[in-house]
Amino acid sequence: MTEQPHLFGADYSVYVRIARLCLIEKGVGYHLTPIDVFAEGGPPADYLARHPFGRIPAFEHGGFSLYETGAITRYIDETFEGPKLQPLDAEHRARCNQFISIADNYAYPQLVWGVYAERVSKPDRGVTTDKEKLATSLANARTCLAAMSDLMGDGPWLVGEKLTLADIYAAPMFDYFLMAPEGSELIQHYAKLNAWWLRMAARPSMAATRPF
Ligand SMILES: N[C@@H](CCC(=O)N[C@@H](CS)C(=O)NCC(=O)O)C(=O)O
Repeated sequence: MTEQPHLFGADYSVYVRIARLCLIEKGVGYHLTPIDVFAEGGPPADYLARHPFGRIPAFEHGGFSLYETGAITRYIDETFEGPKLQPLDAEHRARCNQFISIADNYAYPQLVWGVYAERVSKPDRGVTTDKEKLATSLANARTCLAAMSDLMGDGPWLVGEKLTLADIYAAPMFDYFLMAPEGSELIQHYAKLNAWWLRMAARPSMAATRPF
């Protein structure tokens, strides 16, 4: 039996959750070592040896160390038994990678930092919302949802008939975004995406990793 991998990070983190969802959906047991990047003074100094950019997650498996969630999740998918989370044919694989890139570059900054952080997290902490940033992020979030909805086919998942890394990437970002009333209102305009979200949110892996 292969050695269980180690993941380093916090349960509130979107990217740590992506890696955990990937492990759970593959059926891989893992150890999670808590690292709080937002702790006063930052993460423990020795964590920078694992991740020189001071982000979470970091990963280790049998002496092989890795950081960057895209590399970690693809490694997990390709190393362990279990359902394949990346399509095998070139078109679907490219579409899956396109969704991942959209999640990294547009959804994460706009849906999570622009909408969730400004609309939900800041007020909860008694911090004033940057209204201009929120308005811009909501407009960008609309572009994001429209693009994702346009790219979806007619299958149940973002890329066709099977759950892929595309779904695993997008879901934790949507979970935060939909906590904002404007987010849960906006998704109603995209029927396919809304149905996808309800399907995704019902998976046991999502319940097992929900941070709130
Ligand atoms: N490109 C990194 C992004 C990871 C990332 O941004 N993680 C967030 C938590 S969700 C983080 O560590 N933030 C700390 C910071 O921004 O200082 C990856 O794919 O792993």
